[in-house]
Amino acid sequence: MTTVIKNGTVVTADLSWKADVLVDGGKIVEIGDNLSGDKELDATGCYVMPGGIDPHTHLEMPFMGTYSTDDFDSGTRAALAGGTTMVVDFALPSPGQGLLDALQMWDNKSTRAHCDYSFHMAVTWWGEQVFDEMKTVIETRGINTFKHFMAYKGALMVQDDEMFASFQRIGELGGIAMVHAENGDVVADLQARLLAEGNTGPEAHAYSRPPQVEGEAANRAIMIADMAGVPLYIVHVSCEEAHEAIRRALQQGKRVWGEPLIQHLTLDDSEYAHPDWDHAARRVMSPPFRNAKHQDSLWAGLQAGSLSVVATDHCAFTTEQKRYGVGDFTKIPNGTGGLEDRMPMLWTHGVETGRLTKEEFVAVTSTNIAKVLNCYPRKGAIRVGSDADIVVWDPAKTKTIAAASQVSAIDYNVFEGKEVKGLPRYTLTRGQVAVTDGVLTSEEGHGKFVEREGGTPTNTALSKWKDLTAPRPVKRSGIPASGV
Ligand code: DUC
Ligand code: ZN
Ligand code: ZN
Ligand code: ZN
Repeated sequence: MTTVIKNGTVVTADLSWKADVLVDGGKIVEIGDNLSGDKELDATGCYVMPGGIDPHTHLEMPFMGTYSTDDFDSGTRAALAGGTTMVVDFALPSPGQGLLDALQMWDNKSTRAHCDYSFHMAVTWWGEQVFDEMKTVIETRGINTFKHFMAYKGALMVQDDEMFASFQRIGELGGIAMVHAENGDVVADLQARLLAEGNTGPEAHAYSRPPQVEGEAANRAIMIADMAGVPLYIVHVSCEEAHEAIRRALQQGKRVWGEPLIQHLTLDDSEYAHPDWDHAARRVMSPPFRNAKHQDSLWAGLQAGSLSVVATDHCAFTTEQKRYGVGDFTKIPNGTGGLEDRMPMLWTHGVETGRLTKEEFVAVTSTNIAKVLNCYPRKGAIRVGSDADIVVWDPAKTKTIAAASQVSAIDYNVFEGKEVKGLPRYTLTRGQVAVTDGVLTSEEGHGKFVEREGGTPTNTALSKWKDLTAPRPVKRSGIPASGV
């Protein structure tokens, strides 16, 4: 059965034009005028865009003594409701656990997905097993992105020597290193100091993670990546200090990508000053929300191209879970939701305000990340032969974001009360209509793992230090000729 999307304007990362789009067997088979199909979707007044790709989610993740509440079922339904048709989750080995073992756990959980998905692999410890299994992960599953936590001391954090060893291995295998950039030692020290001073509330979370801890770690990761000869992707860039490090690296010819989150772009640190404990705790995530100066920097980065992808880090905990941290802010599970709201919030605050063109919107919500992940143009494109992951976007449709009407399984929404203009009329996942005007008809298990090409075409020309192992011009040994 064929489906035709009629009378819309196709919007890609570089071009917009009026055309119908014909879908068959889950793929785009024709783009042109006056097309017909068995089933017709009316896109009059709408933009026909590649479905969003959220490159950063944590669905049903074991973390801080609990599990994030949105799983591959509710999480991918929330994604589709908001026009996102692919998510990339982090397979997270516990320290000492093998990569393949962790991957198996994520394979088991993800069978419930309603939209397509892929994984990044987290490196939470270093040893021969990790070294060996990295190759298998790339070669058998096409997972070429490996994330390192520079924070969460005593849990997920890796040391610099581990990171350097891991980065070199990833470089050798043609992959991409990723980091959560925060100096975990400094955070741990600040946390202890704040608690000792009686600062136990959620606002202290933000005090314990100032922009400097992020800027320092981003700079360090960039330098270590440079010495290891590996491209680097920095997740949830929230501040000017980290952004500045990325800009400098890019101008030096280093291959670095920066990923801001929709939360950091649109919510600021005044949220932590709210008199209600629950309100503030629900917004505890790492890095924390920042002030307007940092937000302006992130928006400027999207416009300038020094930041290339907007994600969510969707890691949703209920109010009850957040209350594990009553009396000790360091025990509040870190994370916020956003999967359902990323596209409408970015459209409203980016395109509607004139900060981004609609083509730039497509680039930062879909196309750019598909390229980084090596799954473009299968994903992230409206092209003949691409997967029919499509959002028919109605720029006139409005709503007020409310937990009461959300798909996510948690009991609040950090964007509660925000008006958005621009929402999906239809969301298609590999040709299947999953959303029609806010009504979900998606199917559990429809989502499939997206294998990616191992290696990356961009893994070249980055490092002045490529010859770290080359012969040195001078090798002196022994003692001075004149004696000691
Ligand atoms: N930050 C969060 O807020 N939650 C999940 C992990 C992370 O790095
Ligand atoms: Zn993180
Ligand atoms: Zn994360
Ligand atoms: Zn379901």
